[in-house]
Amino acid sequence: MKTAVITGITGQDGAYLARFLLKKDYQVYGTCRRTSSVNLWRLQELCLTDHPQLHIVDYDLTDLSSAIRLLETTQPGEVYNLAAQSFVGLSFDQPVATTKINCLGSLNILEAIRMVNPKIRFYQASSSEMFGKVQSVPQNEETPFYPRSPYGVSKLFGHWMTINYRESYNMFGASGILFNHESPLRGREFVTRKITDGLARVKLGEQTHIELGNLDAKRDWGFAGDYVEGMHAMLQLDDPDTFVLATGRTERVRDFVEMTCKALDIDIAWEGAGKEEKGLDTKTGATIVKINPHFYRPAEVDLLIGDAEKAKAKLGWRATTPLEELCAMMVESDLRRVKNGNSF
Ligand code: NDP
Ligand code: GDR
Repeated sequence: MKTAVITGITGQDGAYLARFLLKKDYQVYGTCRRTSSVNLWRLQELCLTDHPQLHIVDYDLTDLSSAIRLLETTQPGEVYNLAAQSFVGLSFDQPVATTKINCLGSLNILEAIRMVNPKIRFYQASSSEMFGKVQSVPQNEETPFYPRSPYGVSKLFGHWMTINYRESYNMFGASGILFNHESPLRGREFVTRKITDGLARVKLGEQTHIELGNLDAKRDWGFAGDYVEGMHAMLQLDDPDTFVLATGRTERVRDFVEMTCKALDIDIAWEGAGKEEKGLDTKTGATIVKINPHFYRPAEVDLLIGDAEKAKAKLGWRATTPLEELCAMMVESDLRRVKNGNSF
């Protein structure tokens, strides 16, 4: 039986990856940080908490001895390093904490693999945020990096460390440069979920409006359930490599707002410009989207669109969920949660 460690199993990708690996009959050890009450809502939504092959283990990713102990006790064949301070906006307010968590987190586990068992296959969750101020369109594995946030810089560290351990110690370190991927399990601080959750509440009369920042940032949004399959495929290759996973389609934040309104049967019209812009419900005349400068970032990533041809050719992977379908899936689950009084 195969054994995998997933750091960050309580996050969006951790939950979907756990489900995928359990279906493949893996033993899965998922790490979480010790808190007074560990938040397992995503694993609960996927009905995984009582799975006999899923084990939740305490882990401090800033502590090398914790990483060594983790590998010695679980003896995995594969390690997926997903744990991170993953919110770009917060990384501007907490650059030191973000650096400590994301950089030391990846380095400690790589170093522990080198010491305990260099044959363990390692996946590093790298990000399209590393492209930042994009140097060419679309972005692929050859595109130069230009990160625009402390988060983006910290992810570049993990990416290059993975390549460095691959080249220095002949270790199996794969780096997946993943573009934005969303789902009903997305945290509510991220813009897609903020929109589907907030507008579901507007639709049901629980709140009057939502507040957003830059409506014109463009992102390549896919479904997280598709992307975890790509992570797994990277660790099944004969040789470690770097892959972009993306849909190849880009849309603005405002397009996602419009798509969500359509799924909720709301007609939205935009009025005004810049930070004075508003989104109005044309049936009621009410303002349902306002701009709040607080949600603008000190430096923005204006446009991301990925080219996943290499993943298609070498992994047989491609994104299969259209954005409209993803948006409808998120809206449906948020309507259900709001009606049931759940606030994940
Ligand atoms: P989430 O924010 O949903 O999950 C992050 C996970 O990291 C959670 O399990 C969280 O634990 C854990 N974590 C955060 N801080 C710490 C800490 N100090 N110590 C230990 N654990 C911590 O992220 P996603 O699932 O969306 O993303 C997974 C990975 O992929 C991340 O590394 C992210 O940066 C990267 N990525 C994500 C993309 C996306 O679009 N989703 C795209 C590209 C890369 P807790 O539940 O306790 O907070
Ligand atoms: P991102 O995702 O920064 O791309 O990082 P996020 O959803 O936070 O932002 C996407 C874009 O929307 C704009 N935006 C807003 N963003 C948020 N969060 N809240 C708002 O109110 C708002 N208004 C406009 C942002 O400025 C930005 O341009 C995600 C994370 O999952 C990272 O961990 C991952 O590495 C990258 O995707 C790829």
